Amino acid sequence: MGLNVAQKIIKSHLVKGNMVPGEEIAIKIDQTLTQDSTGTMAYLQFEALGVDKVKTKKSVAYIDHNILQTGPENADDHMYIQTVAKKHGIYFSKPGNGICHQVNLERFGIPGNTLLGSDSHTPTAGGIGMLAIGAGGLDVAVAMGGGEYYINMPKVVKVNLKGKLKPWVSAKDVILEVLRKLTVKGGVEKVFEYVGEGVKTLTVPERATITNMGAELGATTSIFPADETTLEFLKAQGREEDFSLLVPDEDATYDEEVEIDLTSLKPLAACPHSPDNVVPVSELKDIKVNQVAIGSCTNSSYVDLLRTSMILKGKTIKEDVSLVIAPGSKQVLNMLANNGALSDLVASGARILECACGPCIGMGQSPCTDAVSLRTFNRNFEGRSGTRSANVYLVSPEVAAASALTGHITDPSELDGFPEIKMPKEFLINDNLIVDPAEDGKDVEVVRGPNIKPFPKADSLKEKVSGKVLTKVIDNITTDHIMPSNAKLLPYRSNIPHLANFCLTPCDEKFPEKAKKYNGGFIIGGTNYGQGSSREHAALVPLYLGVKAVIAKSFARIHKANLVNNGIMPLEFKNEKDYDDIDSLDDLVIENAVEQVKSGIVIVKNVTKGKEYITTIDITERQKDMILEGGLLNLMKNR
Ligand code: MIC
Ligand code: SF4
Repeated sequence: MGLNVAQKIIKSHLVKGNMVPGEEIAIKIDQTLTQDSTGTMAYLQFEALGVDKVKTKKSVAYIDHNILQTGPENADDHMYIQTVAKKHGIYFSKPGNGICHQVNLERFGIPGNTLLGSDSHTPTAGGIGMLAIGAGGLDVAVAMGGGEYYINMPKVVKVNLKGKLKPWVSAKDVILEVLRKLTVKGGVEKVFEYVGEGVKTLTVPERATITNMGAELGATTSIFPADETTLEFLKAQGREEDFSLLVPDEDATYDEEVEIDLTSLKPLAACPHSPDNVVPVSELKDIKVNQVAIGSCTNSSYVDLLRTSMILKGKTIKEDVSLVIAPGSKQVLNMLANNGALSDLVASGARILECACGPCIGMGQSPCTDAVSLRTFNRNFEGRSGTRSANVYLVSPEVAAASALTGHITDPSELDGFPEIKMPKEFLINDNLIVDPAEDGKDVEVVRGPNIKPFPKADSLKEKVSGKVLTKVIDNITTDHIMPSNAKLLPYRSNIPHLANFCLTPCDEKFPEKAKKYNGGFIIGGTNYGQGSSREHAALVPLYLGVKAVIAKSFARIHKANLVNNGIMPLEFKNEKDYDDIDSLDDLVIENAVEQVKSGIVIVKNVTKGKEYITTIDITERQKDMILEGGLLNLMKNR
């Protein structure tokens, strides 16, 4: 039987298991990436493994998130990452070089290879036919040490693209349409593979926009074939030798199928506060806009920003709009500078930001109170912009630029003169902000600033686990709720005790106080608990606060793995109605915890209510051992 693209890559990297959807498999990882806000912790964990030199084909450490230096903390962490990278065989992408996913696409990604990244948008590299997966820092550390990566064999969904996008409709609208259809939990344990005649009409950066925001479906990853278009892109990046053809077999089969007719798509927007809350832009017209932000790993390519500049050229943005633009990489910024497009952007009134994540992760540019902010980013969770009362709409660069000019949400297809752009035959190549690792790292001294505190370690599972319900939260709680990230907190990503004071505060201000007072306990969650980022801090900080289990209706993939890696039980209600029965501060007990975890069924007693709930712990045997022994690091040490 023929194979699809995802299955071909999995098959050629399979180390353990059978490729049966839902069964655990282990795959070999060719490349890894980290960024600075998850990287510090990932490298501390890598050091704890005691491996001298990374065993991957290529590992790169990027600095792109914590680029505001309002004190020494971020700069200290950068120094740590730079030196630890040099010592252990890891390439280092300096601040200013760009957003990890954009730079990886341009300079390192290889069709047919596997990539594991400590960032949930790692699937961006699926745009050039890589099997690229986001994971917690510890999983990435293990992969750098040569360990395999474990996932449940995903179902492969065929996304059949028909037709061709009309002018003013963009790749962003394709993925917004997929999100509208399937929702933020529609992709769990699935790979979305894009096929059909529409594929060849999309450039590599457009494909990467689609695979990038596939993360918002909760998917394992998304992927495009590697074809003529991929070859042209790699040639233009001076990397022709990295190309190999990778297309599905004629008789390839898929587990599910979705069809998207590109021709019939319209400009779309995801409304506050969820990426799947999608409507046509035309239904939003006349909403007054305060801020427009263009950039992020979703929409900051050369073509995205060149088109933006052509829309803005010779015009001035509306008086009461603030327009900020963050190019995705130094390559993009340099090319815009060389051809004059940067000058057009500046002349129109745009404020040019560093090549980095910036406002996407609340690192500056928080909008005003009650603002409407139009962003070309991928997440619009409440408060993520740094302004709790702001309403963030996710749109394409075309919608963003048109709206910056009019001052209200504008459907660009009402405009004339769509700027057609051809992909460059040659990109500007200058890798002078990539630092090579040392040949022999023995003499490289790793520099650790005072902000770096040890990370918490779990204990082995006790026979009796008891504690209070510390908080009860609703459906679709994101890791941004569990461990908020913004300009004030990001400098403390290597300081878990400090972060602990802010854990879950967007949902329950008293959570840290209660966790400390009662010496830890339980969290009760709804469906899709922990969606969003890969940040391991959303598990490490609860671990530090003594959280023993999260009992939820269901979990997001990466967060569930992070909980298990850190020895916290992810329990799922067998009967979702039991959720309604539990209140904050109820006393819960799990007797014979070790036996129960082994069996996969865990009875939770509610002492306060005199009731019992059946929960499941739906994890593999290997993961059960992690829970029993107190997390992945303990397990590795003990064996
Ligand atoms: C995000 O977009 O939420 C982040 C910030 O890039 C995170 C990683 C982090 O929290 O450091 C992600 O997507 O994994
Ligand atoms: Fe950076 Fe935003 Fe992309 Fe996360 S989603 S990697 S914060 S640009």
